[in-house]
Amino acid sequence: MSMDVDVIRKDFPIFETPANGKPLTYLDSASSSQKPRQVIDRIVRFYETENANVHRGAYQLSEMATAAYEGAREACGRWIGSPSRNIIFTRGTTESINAVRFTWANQNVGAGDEVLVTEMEHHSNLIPWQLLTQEKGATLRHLPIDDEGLLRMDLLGEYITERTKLVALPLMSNVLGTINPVAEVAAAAHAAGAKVVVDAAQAAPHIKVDVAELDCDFLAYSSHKMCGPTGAGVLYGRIELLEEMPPFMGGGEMIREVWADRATWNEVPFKFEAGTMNIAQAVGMGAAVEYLEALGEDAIRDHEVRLTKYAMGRLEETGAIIYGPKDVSKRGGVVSFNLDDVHPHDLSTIVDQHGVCIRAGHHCAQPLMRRLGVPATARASFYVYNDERDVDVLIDAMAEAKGWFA
Ligand code: 7TS
Repeated sequence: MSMDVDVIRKDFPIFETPANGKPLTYLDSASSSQKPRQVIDRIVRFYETENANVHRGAYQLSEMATAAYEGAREACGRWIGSPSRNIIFTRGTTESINAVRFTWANQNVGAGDEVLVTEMEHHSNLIPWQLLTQEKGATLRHLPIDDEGLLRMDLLGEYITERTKLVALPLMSNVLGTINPVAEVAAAAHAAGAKVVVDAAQAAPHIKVDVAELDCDFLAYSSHKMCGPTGAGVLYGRIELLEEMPPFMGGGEMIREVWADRATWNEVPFKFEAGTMNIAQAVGMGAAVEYLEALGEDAIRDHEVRLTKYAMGRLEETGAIIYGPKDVSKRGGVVSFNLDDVHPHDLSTIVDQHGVCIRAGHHCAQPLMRRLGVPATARASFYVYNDERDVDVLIDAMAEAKGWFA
């Protein structure tokens, strides 16, 4: 299977507008992807023809809005191999992880317990666990990575102990690109009686994610990195856990019956969706899933493997230092690098003059930057609308940066 990037690009209106007077070369999809017309139009159609609050009105328009919202839940579940009942809508990965912190983890992690994360965490899967362990008098541990950016699986037995209550890790790193052996980690965690939270913010847009294969307890992902709008995301949870967990927030719609001094809760997943949700954004996220399904998960992955390989080869020619696994089968479509003594921020500013968007900085992973021994990196990340020509534009623009700083 292959993808016709010229055809796909026509779906994305953003490419019609020049960047700094040049054709846009967008290489920052790991931060946030661009949106196809199919998703934008779906959101417009919702507001123009279906808009009402959901699960409330006994009138046809509200039923249409509810059907659109619940249809999106089906799609978001399908995307990760889950029934829709296990799918809680949130604002995104960060909120999903914090929801686990304030519900399951708040009830089940206590003094003397341990939470295990990795050395490659995005701050969104680190800070919530720092706050939790500090509050509870628990210990936060970090599974090390090796020099290639792979998890030290040989140390797993030392890091998962009978005190470990929770293991939280990314399926794919936003800096190294590393795809982690989550199922193997989950098996070890479960053998020790611990639960597993998977940060799939980078994985869900790019590689096949199946909660049954991963055998995880919770999984979080965001709409805006996978062609959907901002303000939407998913928390998947194992049904037994969702049933026993307390609500995340209190308010309208998450209740069954309310008295002056107490209340009972709505069924899962509505128990976790307090107040009026980001309805149009959820509908847009569902449309994004359908867009990606039509392209095909395997085709997306094959395309990105090919492009990542090409980018790594061309970046090597420039003398750049590339971080993360050498073997492209172990990584997704993000390539972090440093070019000589050029600061990544300078590099990003220079290539921007050529219409090229790359990210520079610590990528919300400061402990990982320390582990790599650098203050920052530049990062190019790919998606369905990129091809080899985008990499070539970046490399040509980098040549100028090299000239300037020589
Ligand atoms: N986890 C990982 C692995 C991420 O890459 C990100 C965002 C998040 C969590 C947070 O997702 P959010 O949708 O809740 O913001 N990563 C990036 C990035 O690499 N550059 O900008 C945002």
